[in-house]
Amino acid sequence: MVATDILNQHYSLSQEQIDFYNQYRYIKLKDVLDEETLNYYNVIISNKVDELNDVETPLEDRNTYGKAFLQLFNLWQQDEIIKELIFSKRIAKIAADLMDVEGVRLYHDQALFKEAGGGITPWHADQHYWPLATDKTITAWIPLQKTPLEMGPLEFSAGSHQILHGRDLSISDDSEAQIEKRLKVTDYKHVIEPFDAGEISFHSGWVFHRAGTNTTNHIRKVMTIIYMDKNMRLKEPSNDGQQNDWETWCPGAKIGEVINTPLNPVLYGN
Ligand SMILES: O=C(O)CCC(=O)C(=O)O
Repeated sequence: MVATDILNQHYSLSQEQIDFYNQYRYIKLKDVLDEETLNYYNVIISNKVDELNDVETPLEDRNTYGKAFLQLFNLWQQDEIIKELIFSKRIAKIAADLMDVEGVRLYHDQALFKEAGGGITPWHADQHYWPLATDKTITAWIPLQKTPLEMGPLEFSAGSHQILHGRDLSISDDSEAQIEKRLKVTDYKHVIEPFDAGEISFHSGWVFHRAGTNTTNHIRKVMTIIYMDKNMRLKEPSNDGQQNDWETWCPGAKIGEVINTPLNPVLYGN
C-alpha cells in the first residue's frame, strides 16, 4: 500500500455524528488519516511551505494576525501530490454528508503553520470573508501531527453559529475581545481539546472558533480544505474581504450563478 491509498477510501459516519454536526456545527473525527499518510504529507507540505513562505518579519514585530500563523493558499495548484490530499474523496464525502448536500466543491485550501512561540488565533467566523449565498460551507482542519493543547489546537464554541453579534468582525484583538465577551454570557460550550494523529475537525462557516498560543518548540502544522455545496451561488460581496475573495478564489464567477470556475472543482458528487 502506498501512503495515500486511504485518501479515497470510504469513512463511515454514523447518524449520531451527522446530528451532532448539525446541532453544534463542528465535529472532531478520529482516524480520518493514518499515521503513515500523515507523516508523508507532513514532510511534503512542510517543504512546500518552506519554499513558498516569504514572511521575514520576526514574530515579535508582527501584529496579532501575523503572529497567529504562516498562511499559504491553494497548494493544490503548486504540487501534484498535495493535490491528491486536497482532492481526497474520503474527506470530501465526509464534508458532503455532514452538510447534507449531494456534492461539494473546493473554495480554497490553505496551510496554517503556527510557529513555535506563535500567538493566538482570535475568535472569528470564517464566512464573514466569503461571498457565498448559503451557509453550506465547511472547513476540514487537518493537523499534520498529534496536536496537544500546548500547540494551540483549534477550539470551538459549540452551536455558536446561531449568534449574529460579532460575525462581522475581522480576525483581530477586537474580534477576540468582543466575541469572547459575548460568548461568556451564553451557554455555548467552549471546546478545547487536543487532536490525536489522524484526527480531523470539520467546522461550518458561521460557528465561532479560535486557537491558543503555541508554547512548544515545534511548529503546529495544519492543512485546511474549505468546501462549499457544489450548487453554491455567488452573492453580492458585502465587504472588501468578500470582494477580494471573489476575485481571488472564484474569479469569473457571476453574482447569482453557481460558482463553477476552474479554481472550484467538484471534489465529491457529479
Ligand atoms: O489554525 C488556526 O489557528 C485557525 C484556523 C481557522 O480559523 C480556520 O481554519 O478556519
